[in-house]
Amino acid sequence: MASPTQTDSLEALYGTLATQSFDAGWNKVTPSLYPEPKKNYLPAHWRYRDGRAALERAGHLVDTELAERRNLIMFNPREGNRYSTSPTLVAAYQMLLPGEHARSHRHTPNALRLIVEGDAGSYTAVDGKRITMLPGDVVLTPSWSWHGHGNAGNIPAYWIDYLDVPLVHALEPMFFEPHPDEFEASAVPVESSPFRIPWTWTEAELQRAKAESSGRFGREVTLDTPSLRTMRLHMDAHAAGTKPAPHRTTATNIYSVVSGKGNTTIDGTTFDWERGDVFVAPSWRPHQHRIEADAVLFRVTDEPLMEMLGMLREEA
Ligand code: GTQ
Ligand code: FE2
Repeated sequence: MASPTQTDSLEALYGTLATQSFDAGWNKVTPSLYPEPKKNYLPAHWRYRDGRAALERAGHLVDTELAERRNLIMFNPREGNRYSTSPTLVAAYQMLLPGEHARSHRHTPNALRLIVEGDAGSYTAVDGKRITMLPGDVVLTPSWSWHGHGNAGNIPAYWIDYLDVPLVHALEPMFFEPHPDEFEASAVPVESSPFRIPWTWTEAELQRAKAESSGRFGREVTLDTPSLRTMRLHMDAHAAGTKPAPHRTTATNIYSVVSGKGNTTIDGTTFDWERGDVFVAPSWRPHQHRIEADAVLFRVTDEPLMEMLGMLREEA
């Protein structure tokens, strides 16, 4: 062992380190490594009734000609956070009135949406193709694809956005570009698209599906989304009166209620939910549903990301 000089001291050493962007790893009050996840993100729930009412008010107050998007961010109520829903993902409600547009742009974050209300006049233009958005449809706008929204229908369109913006913020490769034509007016309507999973398809698949073997997800359909590298999407049909097996995973699970009624206990907190609601079970938060009326839950996860890292763990 090196012998300290007569005049040196730990205090003096720490003084030097502080000016050199070094910190003594041996002296950390809070360890950087610990045996189990700290679980900073909280279980949380957002009511569609509240989000819808707020967006209706915003419809009179916020002009989509000025705002990039008329959206309501569902931020996780953890200390100091006003944006992300989980460490990797953010969810938001968005609304367009009949006759309105949300101009086209592209960004490195991946995005998708689940349609809650609207008629066949509402659409997303993705890379020059117009995709119809009907309730229950899922519309993908993968990283760097051009996308804008329009409502040429007769009723307001409401949907839920999911983006991996918090991941991109953490890693920093954020790029954003407005579309040169603003509204991509030349976009042509298409019947089918790899970026649209119509509810008619999902519903038929769910009817065919058998109960998934873990007992957690009811009759489950995993959506075919090879264009999304960070997220995996599932539709889970649960029968009234059932109590699916509890679930704990290192992945984020954002649940959105396509139909039905029930409640979910997430790490000790119980949330009553109904159609259009969103709730989040962040990493390593055990959670269990109780299904009151036949329900379909849309489950957005960051499983591919956790798998790629070799860190997807699920409780056996
Ligand atoms: O629809 O393009 O909620 O770019 C947040 C950012 C929606 C969108 C959001 C976005 C969008
Ligand atoms: Fe966008």
